Amino acid sequence: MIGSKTFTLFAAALAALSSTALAAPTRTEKVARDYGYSGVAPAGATHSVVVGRGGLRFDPENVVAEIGDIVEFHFTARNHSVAQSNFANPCNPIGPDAFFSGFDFVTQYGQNDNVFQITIQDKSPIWYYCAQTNMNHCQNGMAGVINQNFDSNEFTLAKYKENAWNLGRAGYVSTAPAYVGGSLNARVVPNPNPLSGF
Ligand SMILES: *[C@@H]1O[C@H](CO)[C@@H](O)[C@H](O)[C@H]1NC(C)=O
Ligand SMILES: [Cu+2]
Repeated sequence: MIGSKTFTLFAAALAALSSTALAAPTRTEKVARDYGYSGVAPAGATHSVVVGRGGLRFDPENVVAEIGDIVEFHFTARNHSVAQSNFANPCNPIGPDAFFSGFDFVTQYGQNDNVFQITIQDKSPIWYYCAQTNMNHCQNGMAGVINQNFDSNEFTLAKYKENAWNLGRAGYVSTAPAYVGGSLNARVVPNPNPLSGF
């Protein structure tokens, strides 16, 4: 017969095992694993996105940010931009208030002296793209999202890129917003975090 003390020890060991090795990943961990986003940080945090690292790409291209956080775009080589769109119309400005960095970040080496910042005001998804028409950056996958709805299989960044690619195949040339600045308190500022994101 198994003594009650032995049983208690066994149960404790089992509990310890299940709370460590066998614990299911949290939602945050799953999203981080599957999407490689920048991480959930305290409100007021700054999330750096490197523009053009690894080609026609934003890195990371999938960010989860809280209200009050800043998303800060650092520009590496070539001639890129950041422009706000919506899911339904990839490679197009969301409207006259679309945030837009402009094209004044051309960089040969390292990163530009200025960054482009926006401040998150609510938790709805924010879609953006590079409006460079020379080589159709958006149609070729240069797009990103902040606060994608991870419960949806439809409104994903992969789907946005697929729609953008199809536009390119149909000969569509993307458009840029008319004005630099725009919604979410968008602004160009001297780079306050030269090492962030690198
Ligand atoms: C950067 O790209 C924009 C948009 O295509 C263009 O108007 C601008 O002249 C380019 N700048 C340089 C320095 O090539
Ligand atoms: Cu670009």
